[in-house]
Amino acid sequence: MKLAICIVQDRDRGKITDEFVKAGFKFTMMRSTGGFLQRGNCSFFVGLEDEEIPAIKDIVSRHCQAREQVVNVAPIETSPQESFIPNPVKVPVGGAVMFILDVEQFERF
Ligand code: 2BA
Repeated sequence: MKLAICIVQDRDRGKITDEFVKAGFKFTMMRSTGGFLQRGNCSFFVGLEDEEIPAIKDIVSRHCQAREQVVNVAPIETSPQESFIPNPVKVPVGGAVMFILDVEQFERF
């Protein structure tokens, strides 16, 4: 058995939820925050049989779109006394990030 942890952008959350339900996956979703951009994303925890891994990869790769987000970066020399001149930088995000872990034990009580 495997545990897939999929981190998707908030905008893809609804589509992924629908597709996981349709595929018969059992999963938990948690609202999460990306450490770098500090924007909302969503982390899915999906317990799967080994043979279901291609199906989840297929769903996530088809329904999670890569996008660019613009972030304002303060110039390095900016000190608190100086006025902040935004320096917009485009950061690529996603489609999605997926970790697949081996599950040692799974119990249901
Ligand atoms: P964030 O940490 O907010 O990262 C958003 C995007 O910013 C990343 O997109 C990447 O393109 C860029 N980025 C992240 N850290 C960076 C850094 N130190 N320097 C320069 N650019 C950086 P993705 O790679 O598609 O990641 C989307 C989200 O997936 C991340 O949001 C984070 O929540 C999660 N994630 C990505 N890689 C991860 C990892 N190795 N471990 C845990 N979570 C991860």
